Amino acid sequence: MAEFFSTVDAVRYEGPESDNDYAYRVYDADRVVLGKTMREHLRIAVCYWHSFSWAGNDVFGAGTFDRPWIDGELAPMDAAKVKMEAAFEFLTKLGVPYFCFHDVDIAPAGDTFAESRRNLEVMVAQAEQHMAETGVQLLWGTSNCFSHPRFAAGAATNPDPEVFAYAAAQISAAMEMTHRLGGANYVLWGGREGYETLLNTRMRQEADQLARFLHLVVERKHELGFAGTLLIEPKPQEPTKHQYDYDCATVHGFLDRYDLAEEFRVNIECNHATLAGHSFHHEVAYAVDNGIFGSVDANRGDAQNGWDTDQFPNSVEEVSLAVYEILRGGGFDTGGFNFDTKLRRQSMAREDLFHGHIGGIDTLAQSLLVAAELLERGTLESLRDARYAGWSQGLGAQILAGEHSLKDLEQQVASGQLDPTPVSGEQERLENLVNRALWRAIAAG
Ligand code: XLS
Ligand code: NI
Ligand code: NI
Repeated sequence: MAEFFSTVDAVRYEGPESDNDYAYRVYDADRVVLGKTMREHLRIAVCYWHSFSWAGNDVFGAGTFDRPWIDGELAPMDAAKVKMEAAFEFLTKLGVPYFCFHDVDIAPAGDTFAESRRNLEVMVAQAEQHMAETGVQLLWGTSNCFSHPRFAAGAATNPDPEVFAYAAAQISAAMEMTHRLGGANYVLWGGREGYETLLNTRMRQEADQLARFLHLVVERKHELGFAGTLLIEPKPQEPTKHQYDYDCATVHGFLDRYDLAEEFRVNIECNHATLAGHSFHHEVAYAVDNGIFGSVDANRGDAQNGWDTDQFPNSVEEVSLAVYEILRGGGFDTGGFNFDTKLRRQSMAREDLFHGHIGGIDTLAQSLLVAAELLERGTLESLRDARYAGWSQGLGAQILAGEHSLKDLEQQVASGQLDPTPVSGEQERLENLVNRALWRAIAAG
């Protein structure tokens, strides 16, 4: 096929002084930072759905993007093939190592499940070829169990067990295809697993169903011999009024309650974190500290909007603190940064897809440099160590070891033996230290 993105050549690192819009200023894939290349640290993926399957439509208007495989002129399977060629052309020109997809992004739905599955198999074979030719790999696969009307009341949490079974069929097939393509992870975002109104909803019943479903997913993983990680993607609301996988802590509690915590980790999306009233930094730190950190859907929200705008990340300040926590936890294992990002509806030129990703990738690379600086200098860790020093010896260590009862502590305080002095939390000083690391990393380039 003729090139689709014919005005753009391969995007390369040209350094901070470059005035080429189609070049990286910071992301230098082979540059070594803290013992690993930027490519290995960031493990960047492009998402198929927003970048290639979405036409730019919103609830008020039609698609605006130039994506000829969506306009219905081509037969569905031909359109899927043309779309895949354009996708791999983009991935190769951008020079990223991974992509991510839903079943319906790469293969059109048929009239029956069997036909949909056949379509998927054909397109997976095509993907295998493209991957072999380009070296691009699969960060994760997933299944869309939220767009079709049958899933209006949820998939695993649907009041109708037949819908549960249909979702099981879809996910069984999508896991098999992800495994076939050597995917590093399999993601479950609970699209409509939540409720619109409690007037018709049994929350506990739906939670039990979801847990049963996830146990089936685990069984299927082992049956397939899939070595990747199972990931759950938290989100607090949208499309349902209340989503069950609200945030990392909610998902963690759910996994613990249903004996699933060994088998799942989280895929944290920045914009979902902020919708839940948390910072991205908070969600990553929670997951790292609790051993459930898996992967990231890189994007950002809009501070004035209360929905999931999925914009390209462009704040080094926001991203570097999260990257710091990721590095502190040892970095990505099977996960990576997937650009779950949407262009604005007016960004209708083919080149806009490059501008969005190039800016986002440089933002991640710059954030990596800031985070590495903070970690190497031990700026935050040494101050945190000092702040909690009381817990590693004497009274603190004894309390944690269970050596004091409440009554016992009451007596020590009552006798005047213990008399704590308030100390400064030094927030402003810490904010200055972080800013200095930001400015230094930016100046060093
Ligand atoms: C939607 C989610 C979705 C998942 C994959 O809000 O972010 O894109 O990442 O189903
Ligand atoms: Ni996402
Ligand atoms: Ni989102």
